[in-house]
Amino acid sequence: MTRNSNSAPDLQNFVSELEELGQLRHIDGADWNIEIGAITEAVSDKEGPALLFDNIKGYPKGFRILSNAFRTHDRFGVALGLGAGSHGLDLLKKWRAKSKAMKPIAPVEVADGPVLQNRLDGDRLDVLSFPAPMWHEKDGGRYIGTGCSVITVDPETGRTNLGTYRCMVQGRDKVSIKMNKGKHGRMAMEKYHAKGLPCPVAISIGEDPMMFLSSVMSVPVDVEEYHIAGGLRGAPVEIVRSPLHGLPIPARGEIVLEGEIPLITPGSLPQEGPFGEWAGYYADTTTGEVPLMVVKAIYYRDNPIILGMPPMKPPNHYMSLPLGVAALWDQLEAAGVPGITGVWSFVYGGVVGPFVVISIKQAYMGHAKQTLMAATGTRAGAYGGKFVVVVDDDVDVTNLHDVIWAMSTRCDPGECVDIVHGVWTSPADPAIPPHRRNMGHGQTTMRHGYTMDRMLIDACRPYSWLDEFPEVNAFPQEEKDKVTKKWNL
Ligand SMILES: Cc1cc2nc3c(=O)[nH]c(=O)nc-3n(C[C@H](O)[C@H](O)[C@H](O)COP(=O)(O)O)c2cc1C
Ligand SMILES: [Mn+2]
Repeated sequence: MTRNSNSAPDLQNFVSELEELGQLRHIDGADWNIEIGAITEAVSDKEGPALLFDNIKGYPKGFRILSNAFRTHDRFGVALGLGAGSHGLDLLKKWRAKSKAMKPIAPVEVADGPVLQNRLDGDRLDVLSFPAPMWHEKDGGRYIGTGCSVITVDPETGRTNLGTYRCMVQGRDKVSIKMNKGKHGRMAMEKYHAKGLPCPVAISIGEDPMMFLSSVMSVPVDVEEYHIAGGLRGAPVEIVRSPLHGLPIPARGEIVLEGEIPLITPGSLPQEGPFGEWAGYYADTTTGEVPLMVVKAIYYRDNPIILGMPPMKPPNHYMSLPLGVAALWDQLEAAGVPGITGVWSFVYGGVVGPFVVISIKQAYMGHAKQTLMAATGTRAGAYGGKFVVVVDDDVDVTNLHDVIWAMSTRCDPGECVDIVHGVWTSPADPAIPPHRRNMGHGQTTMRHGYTMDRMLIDACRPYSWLDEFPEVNAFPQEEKDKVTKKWNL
């Protein structure tokens, strides 16, 4: 353990842990304008270290940005509280076990915290006092919020929600918050607005990794993410009340913006995006959909760190593990699919994404097809899906070469492939054609929603002649280990 025993977990402690692991590189003097984004991507390409930018051009020393924090399994393992050293499916299984065993722990309110060390308001308020990066060349603006956590309280239930929604600087005291429809933060906002009231909101920009991860996780609306963060840590998150609206903000947070989302009137919403997104494209330029926050005060601790999580073109990912597959795996089991030995995906954001691979120990005729259909129908597998591949349990789902070998050798396309039309999906799919994005004739709401077809690929050995299928000609690992040892290979 590298944490001081008297200090609770926070982003600065996480940075110290990365440093001690030898997984942190300091970069001095880079420019917030594209350069930090380019450096982040170039280092991510090589699965290099986490990056801590300081002395950022035009900004005082100490106003820092951390990027590539969760790019490798070792660092993500540390963030998940599982330690370094577990990789691939092993890390995913440990994470599933940990989240299943987790018991939520409510946050504790404390009187004061480092986040209140400094305050900007009135004439001194400017969100660009912090080095919000222009992450990609063609982004529509500077994004202060990527690894952020948007804090709202439901006016009816009093429950606090944390959600990670990208936040673009729209002016000295204005930030847009891209809470998509149906997201819990947006639902809270809509309830305030329905009462004719502005929605109080706080944005945490830089927080303990567990708080960030909880705010990314898809948990039901009646579950509070602060409780999940506490449960995963095994200790409550310390919160302080925000001075203006009494919102629960992280006492050990880095930077918190506090303010309100005023009532939405026609023409009052800004242009948001484009933004280089996780699918590898500039996506989602929207005008009139993304709520605008008026920032009234900014709190920050001394030498604050922005947690930067810019999406990048795959195979770069801001999280080394496709966390969404943990939910898909749970939902497949809940749907009664037996014998699942692995679930993985390759092009992903917070959601599972369009290329999912599942391995099973085949037990009966139709088992593989059942797996494919269940995966397409579950909540976690449906949204944003496209290709679903099922393979036998001797195939490593985390290894694309192995998956493609199985598809190439065990599959007769006419027999193994089914296409299902018109399944629920996310607007983030770049392949949705323009005419299916436009408003329909007579349509008064902004959009009705989006669908995408599915390709279900059964790349298992055909069950009907399993016994006759040729044997694989690779040596068992134990045999290879034996000769490696004997011959010092
Ligand atoms: C780095 C990152 C950025 C994200 N950006 C957005 C976003 O801009 N809008 C959005 O609706 N969801 C975004 N998400 C996904 C949400 O954080 C996720 O759906 C979360 O569960 C939402 O919380 P909620 O269920 O309480 O609404 C992002 C996830 C990550 C990891
Ligand atoms: Mn929520």
